[in-house]
Amino acid sequence: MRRKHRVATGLVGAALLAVAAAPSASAATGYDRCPNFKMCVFTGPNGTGVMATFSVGDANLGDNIGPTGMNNNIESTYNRTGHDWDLWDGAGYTGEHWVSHTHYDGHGRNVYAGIANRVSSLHDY
Ligand SMILES: [Ca+2]
Ligand SMILES: [Ca+2]
Repeated sequence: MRRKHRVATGLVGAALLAVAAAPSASAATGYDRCPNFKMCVFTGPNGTGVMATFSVGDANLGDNIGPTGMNNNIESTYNRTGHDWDLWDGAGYTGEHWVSHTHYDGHGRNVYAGIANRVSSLHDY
């Protein structure tokens, strides 16, 4: 009897978790996940894969300051900040770079092919 009660409680807990997780899981996909006023970067092309968002630049995507897991791992961006950003191959805004323009037309862009999966710093200006 006691054991049965425990199982029922566990099921209720799982159901609540599922309900709480549903809105974020189903609300948006691809570039549509990017909140307004943010610089969003994606590990896959066309806004796919893991997304990280930035309000200000990040001089080193490989450290633990700011979002992690994006160093040499960015294939597309959606810039909703209202100003342009530079994406650099090297940490500390060095090496080859690519400009992510603000996209007023409401679309993200794949990064320039030569810098895909190479970006190590983001300059916000
Ligand atoms: Ca960082
Ligand atoms: Ca790099």
